[in-house]
Amino acid sequence: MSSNKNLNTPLNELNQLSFDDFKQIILTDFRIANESRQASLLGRKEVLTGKAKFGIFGDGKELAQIAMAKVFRDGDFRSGYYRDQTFMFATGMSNIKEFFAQLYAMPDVDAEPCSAGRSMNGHFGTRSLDEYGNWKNLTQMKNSSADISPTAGQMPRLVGLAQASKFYRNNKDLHQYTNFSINGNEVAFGTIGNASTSEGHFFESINAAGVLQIPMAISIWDDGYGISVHAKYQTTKENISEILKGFQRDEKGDGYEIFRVKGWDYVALCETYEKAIAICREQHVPVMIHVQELTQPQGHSTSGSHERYKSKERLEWEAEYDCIKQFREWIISSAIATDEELSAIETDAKKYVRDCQKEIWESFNAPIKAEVLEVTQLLENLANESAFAANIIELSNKLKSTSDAIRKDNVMAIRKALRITRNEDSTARRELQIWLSHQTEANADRYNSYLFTNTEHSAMNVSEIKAQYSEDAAMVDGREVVQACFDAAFERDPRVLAFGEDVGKIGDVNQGFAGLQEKYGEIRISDTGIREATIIGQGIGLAMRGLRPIAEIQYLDYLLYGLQTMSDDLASLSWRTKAGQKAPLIVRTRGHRLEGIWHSGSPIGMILHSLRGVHVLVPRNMTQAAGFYNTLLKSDEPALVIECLNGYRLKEQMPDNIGEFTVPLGRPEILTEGNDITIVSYGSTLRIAEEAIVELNSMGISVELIDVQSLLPFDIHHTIVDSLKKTNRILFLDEDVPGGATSYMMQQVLEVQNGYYYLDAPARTLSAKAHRPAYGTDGDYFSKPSADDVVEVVMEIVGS
Ligand SMILES: Cc1ncc(C[n+]2csc(CCOP(=O)(O)OP(=O)(O)O)c2C)c(N)n1
Ligand SMILES: [Mg+2]
Repeated sequence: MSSNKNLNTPLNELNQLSFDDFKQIILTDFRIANESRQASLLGRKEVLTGKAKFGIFGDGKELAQIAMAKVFRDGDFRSGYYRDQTFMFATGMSNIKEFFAQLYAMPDVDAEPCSAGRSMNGHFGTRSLDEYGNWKNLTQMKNSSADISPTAGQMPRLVGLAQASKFYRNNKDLHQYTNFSINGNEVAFGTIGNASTSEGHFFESINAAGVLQIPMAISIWDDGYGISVHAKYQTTKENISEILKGFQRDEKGDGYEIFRVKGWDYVALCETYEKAIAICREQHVPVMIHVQELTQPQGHSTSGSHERYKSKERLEWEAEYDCIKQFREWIISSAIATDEELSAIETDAKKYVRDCQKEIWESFNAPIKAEVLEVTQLLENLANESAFAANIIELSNKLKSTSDAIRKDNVMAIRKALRITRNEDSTARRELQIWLSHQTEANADRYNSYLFTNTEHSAMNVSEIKAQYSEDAAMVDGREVVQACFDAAFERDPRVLAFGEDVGKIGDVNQGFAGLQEKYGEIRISDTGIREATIIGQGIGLAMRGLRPIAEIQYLDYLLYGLQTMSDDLASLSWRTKAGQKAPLIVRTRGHRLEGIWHSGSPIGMILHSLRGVHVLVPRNMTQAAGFYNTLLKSDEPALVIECLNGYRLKEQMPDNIGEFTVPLGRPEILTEGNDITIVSYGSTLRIAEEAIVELNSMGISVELIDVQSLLPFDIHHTIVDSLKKTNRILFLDEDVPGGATSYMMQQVLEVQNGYYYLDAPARTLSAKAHRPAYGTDGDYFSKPSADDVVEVVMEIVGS
């Protein structure tokens, strides 16, 4: 690719340029637009000829993205969606070779740095972390957070990415962190399709950024459609910037600066972006750029053709207003370059893209072809030593004749051969087994690794420091223990921030942050609107820019509003980038038992099944919670901490080392020792179990009570099975739905820890009812497991 020299020259400096320099900039832009277009055209062909599985491209959106790239600087962040290939090429954050590597799902970080082959094409991202998982200097590079497919899912994170600049600018204690920000001058650029603005996440994020007044620049790529669905079914008045007019800042108050521009008008686009981003960067005012009249030359994606749903007139209009065609005509009519010069660039672009594609297809296939040769040789060796030679040779021949074989074909052939020869033993067979085990390891690295970034700062590496108590340690309300823990954390580290509904002024509804806003300022401990998705998104974006956010969800029952963002974005981040990005966010919430349908839920199964990639901790009291917070603040991994709603007023001893002691993850605690049955539980049901144990003891039944306290990770040293070896009976107890988190715990102990082997009675679960808990004390008693239930189920199990 020829150089991008002068690409980032602002338009207002263009008149100081010589004509040749000016022309060079325009022709570079024309080349980038054409290379990107050719990549889209060839990309589609690659899918339609079967070399790639699916394709979604940025054709029709090239010019606006080139204009946006001109004002994107080192330190800036993007949070966007699958149409942004031209922007990625123009900024140098990606290139044509990486584009094809992703299209072919090349499982190689060097060739495909966005996701190492894990994400489908058009899902961009840069690598914020070095090979050891440590932060790079993000202010010396251009940054893109890693894309996800759920439309508008990029919006909540965008709020946090933008808000980070505000923190860095306004808190002088953070000015030392120049790897993340230089005086908060960084803009967070968002992109979204017109139809995706219908999502709640979009509106919530727009409002949040307007309230927060942060440097967020959201571009809406408006091509009038969302797949086949016309704007008239998507957007009131078919015009998103029209209906968002009320967000425009004016004499009545702060808000946005809103721009509208046509996506085929090069000059207007360049001017608009320059103006918009200057306001955004300097004044920290959010801006919205509604780019209209964009087209889709190839339709939405490779899944279908747009001729099915666009009228002839629309298709003709799209052909005429194709942004590259318009750009070309403008260049010629402005006498900047000739038709021949532009044709030469077009020809070169086509060839360049074709060459890149061939090179990447070759490098994608070369190692696999070498593996096919190895496997066919190994199979032939096996055939020589096997009574099933004919079957093995058939497998080998089939593999040889598979055109463009993939790793799956190799591995399937070997596994089949090993099954066929399962009763034989030979050198060749052992070699085959060795080859398979090496491949299994390599494929696990390719496809299954880095659910967490696994750095030296992993929560699993934080060593335990026990809580210490003086003889006269005060008995205090539980909430005072977490408050003291947070106080110490704010004192220790200026990067620690907390926010959520009622977190600022009153210090959260249960006083965990009481007095801390007064002490550390509104910047660090703040109130938010009622908007759980963007509270989580804020946390993700801030954490991606080096801060240590504690995002509070007021009640566990309302986590559902933020769960999509936690599941799709936070939990998948390390895995989907193969450890290229991390977001060490702590989500704090409170739940389980209190009163009422939406203040006493405990949907832990839902959480466990949607948040692999996040630690899920369920401390039984505030001391354990504080210990977990101390552990997490020393680590760089995301976590959800669910405190017990009914525990804030219960008395606990205040540890002397409140800011230092740590509770390790994945280690259950035995609360009561016993011999006849093991009860495994967590959170508020532990108190129910303790109540039941008093009665059971009086009947002569001895119970071992185990507090799991860390559900993800779960009992990493397999200690629960040791209890089962002693008692031979087990009950899994919680207040989730039947078959919820109790069945997860059962699977861990019976399957993972081989607990089934030690059972003398069926393993049982005791949970709440399948419905939500009814209101009032009777409602609680008849909805959730009670001490009576525990006593009676235990009696049944032990046969009393
Ligand atoms: C939450 C969610 N719902 C549905 C989809 C399927 N889907 C993918 S793209 C798309 C249309 C998006 O249209 P628009 O936002 O206008 O972007 P465009 O593709 O037109 O650039 C849909 C419905 C999805 N990815 N995520
Ligand atoms: Mg659209």
